[in-house]
Amino acid sequence: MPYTLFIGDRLFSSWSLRGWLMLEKFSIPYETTMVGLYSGTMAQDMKGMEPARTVPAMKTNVGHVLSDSLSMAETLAEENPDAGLWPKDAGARALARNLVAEMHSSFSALRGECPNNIAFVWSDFTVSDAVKKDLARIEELWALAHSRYGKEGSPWLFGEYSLADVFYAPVCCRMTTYSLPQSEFAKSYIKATLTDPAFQAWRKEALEEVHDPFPYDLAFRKADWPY
Ligand SMILES: N[C@@H](CCC(=O)N[C@@H](CS)C(=O)NCC(=O)O)C(=O)O
Repeated sequence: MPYTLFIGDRLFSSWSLRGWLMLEKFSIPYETTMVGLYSGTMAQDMKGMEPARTVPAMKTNVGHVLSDSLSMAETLAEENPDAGLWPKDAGARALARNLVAEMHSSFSALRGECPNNIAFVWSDFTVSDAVKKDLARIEELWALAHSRYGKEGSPWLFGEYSLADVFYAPVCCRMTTYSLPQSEFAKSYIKATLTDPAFQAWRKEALEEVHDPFPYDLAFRKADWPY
């Protein structure tokens, strides 16, 4: 029996995107249950999934519940050792774990000031110094990973696609949605992430969601999503 994945509204739930990518991108069989994150049915939809109270959450084939993206990632890597979730090389794996952990615990300005929304772009968003600081650190981490472990011809941080790319995919979304400053490397990494067929499939389904009123409707100029 495959894993059961619980996710929220695809347009907005950045953590759900991470949970979904860590199964989808590594060809691990799963079934999806949608949770009404914005419609208010979340608690009811997640009945029996204690201790989970946020999405993503996952149930394994023997009924173990993982209630956080990081615990899901570690469990999936442990139970699917040949799927390639972490880089094979020990040094690369250590750095990838650092990138994932830092994403999971940090960047509160970027997360707080730029709520995830993959419907369209805000073209004249005002970027605060705190967000610029988060971006500088993210770019530093990406450059370090790519310079040490990236592979010629591959856009991914550690050569092969890994959990590090999973955890930074929603950052690529935010940097696009809010037209945030991007280095040349960031531009090509973001393009690879957002034109990847898995992300495109996620966004296609997201665009079918109806939200009225639309959350996070800000007073900036709207532009089309570029990819
Ligand atoms: N630390 C959690 C964060 C998950 C999270 O905050 N998910 C949001 C949706 S993107 C959520 O479920 N929010 C509902 C709530 O906090 O009640 C993880 O890594 O999975």
